[in-house]
Amino acid sequence: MTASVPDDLAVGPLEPVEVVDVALRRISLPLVVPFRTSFGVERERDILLVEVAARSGGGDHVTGWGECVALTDPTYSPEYVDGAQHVIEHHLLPTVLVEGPIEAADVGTRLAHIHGHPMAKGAIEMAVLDAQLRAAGRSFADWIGAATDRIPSGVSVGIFDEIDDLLSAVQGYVDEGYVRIKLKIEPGRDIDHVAAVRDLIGPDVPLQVDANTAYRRTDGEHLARLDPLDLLLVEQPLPEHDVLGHARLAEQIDTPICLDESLVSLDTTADAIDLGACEVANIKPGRVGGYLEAIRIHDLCRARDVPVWCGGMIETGIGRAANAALAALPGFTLPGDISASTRFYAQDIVTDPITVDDGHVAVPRTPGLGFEIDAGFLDSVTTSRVVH
Ligand code: NPQ
Ligand code: MG
Repeated sequence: MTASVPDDLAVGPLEPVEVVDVALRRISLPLVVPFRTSFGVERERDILLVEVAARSGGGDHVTGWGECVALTDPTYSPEYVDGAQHVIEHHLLPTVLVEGPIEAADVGTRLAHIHGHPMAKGAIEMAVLDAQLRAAGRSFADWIGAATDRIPSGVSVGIFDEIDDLLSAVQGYVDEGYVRIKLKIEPGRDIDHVAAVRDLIGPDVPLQVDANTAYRRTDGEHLARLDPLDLLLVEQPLPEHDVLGHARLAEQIDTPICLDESLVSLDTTADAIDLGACEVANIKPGRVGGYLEAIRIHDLCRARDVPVWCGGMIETGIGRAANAALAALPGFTLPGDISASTRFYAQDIVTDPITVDDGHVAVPRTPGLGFEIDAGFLDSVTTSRVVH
């Protein structure tokens, strides 16, 4: 392991809770517009929620909510939602649910011998953490030491075949106040598309691109054509395991390389930084196994002077609220992919959907991760629910 990696969390103690039961709920939410990336088009989001019914030390009943960010198909990462539910039911819950009190940090410890499945593990940890925070009457933002009351909001824009369609989509988001634009790119829909958007928004609007692994090591000269467009970063141009390739690419292009899919833990992030492959880090709690590991990565990057921002997985208001709190940590120096709920969903499953005002999202400060469930609407979009 790399030296000087922080392995202690700078958060205070939180009373453990006693788990009564765990429900796995699946919901289906249509997207307001199809979202196209280099790996495909999605029209609806099939999401797994983890509901931990628990008792506090004082005997109060609380329910903690976790959102699993796995997609329908294993196209972004190896995990997918049916697989996540299977591994949770058959491998994770039987190990986690032992008698006695539990705290969020126990989830990772108890599951350390099970390889992979960070999104599945992270969803359980998230639900336990929400339950603990609710039992303690504390907000996640307060507990982690969130530094601000609002965070700048960026938007992720899907791939369009026609540049005119891309431009009208981007103009709409600029009009809504988003302070940073991220364009999804792939070979054939990259340099010209990005140049047209830069022309449209002018030199002062922060702009970045995300390839979701669509390029190869031999594409260095091609990707250098992005350099004159003054981008904040290019995200995950090469396959997730090709960390060395990203280090070599960083020598060939001026646009900073940001890793997303490659960063699956604190250790992989430390190594990627040491290799020169990660000039900026996208932190997604689900991808790294939960919010606690995400905070450790934030602390590492801050110590190494690597700018970080909070990525998104088209979460409901549950994950969106928790991300908004996380992104208020001081090392998150770039706007994240935390947009309004309405960017993706006509209606959210929380009573207080995330909104963007003057280009910013408020950091939630209510007990727990920072949301309340709209039970009626949630039930109306639920496709299954199993109690364990
Ligand atoms: C990324 N997210 O940064 C991801 C990829 C992603 C906001 O760009 C349905 C279809 C859900 C595509 C969730 C953003 C998705 C999706 C995440 C892509 O790489
Ligand atoms: Mg990405």
